[in-house]
Amino acid sequence: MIDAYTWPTPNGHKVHIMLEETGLPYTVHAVNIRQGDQFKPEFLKLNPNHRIPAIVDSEGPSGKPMSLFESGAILLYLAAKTGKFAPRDQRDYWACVQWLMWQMGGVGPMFGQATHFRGYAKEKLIYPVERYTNEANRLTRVLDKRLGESRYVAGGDYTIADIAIFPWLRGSERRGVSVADYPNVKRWFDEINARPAVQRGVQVLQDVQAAAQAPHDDKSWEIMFGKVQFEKH
Ligand SMILES: N[C@@H](CCC(=O)N[C@@H](CS)C(=O)NCC(=O)O)C(=O)O
Repeated sequence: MIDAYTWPTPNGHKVHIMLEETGLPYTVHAVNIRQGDQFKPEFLKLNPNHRIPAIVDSEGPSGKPMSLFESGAILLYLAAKTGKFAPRDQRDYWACVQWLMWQMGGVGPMFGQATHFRGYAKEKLIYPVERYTNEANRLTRVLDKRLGESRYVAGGDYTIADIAIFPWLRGSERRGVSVADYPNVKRWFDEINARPAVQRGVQVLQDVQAAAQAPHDDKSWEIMFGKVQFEKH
């Protein structure tokens, strides 16, 4: 059994989609990052970096429980555990890891900053809005070019690299990226979006999704971007 400690954000959805795609049994535990659940001692034991997602696999390696944070590490772990969505061929496998790292080091942080400065920053600052919107579009152009050469990101097969990138292209208008402007990304996005497991994955924690996407009030803003975020925890 996998226990997923999570919230309906792009990084959370990567894990929700993977769990649905693999068919592993799992239980969801909502970590309300707008109310500060990520700073609770019990969650800090799972992730000292106080970020979702984190998982605990009750049947980890050597039959012992395994706890993991960082969505990329979780995807690699679940792929290794199930033998699904990571290529067997070594060349294809490393291409998949390469694009997964590209998502973790590029798309996640840059799209995240674009969301922040376009939507959450209290002052509208032109420089960071332009910088991160440009970066988000530059990365989407790189993806578009790649998807002009191959059906999926890592090659001919759907892998954890696609699963990692896809949630960041949902609602990408908020990041200043219009999928319709990138024909290969659009073709790939529509195909992945139509997968039944993906549809189920993005519905995880459906009951809190409206609250998770609502504008911040002062309290949730302080928790995520202000004093509370930068206290010693
Ligand atoms: N590199 C991490 C990033 C995780 C991350 O940034 N999670 C966000 C939600 S998408 C979070 O938990 N934020 C809580 C906070 O900022 O306090 C991963 O991929 O798992």
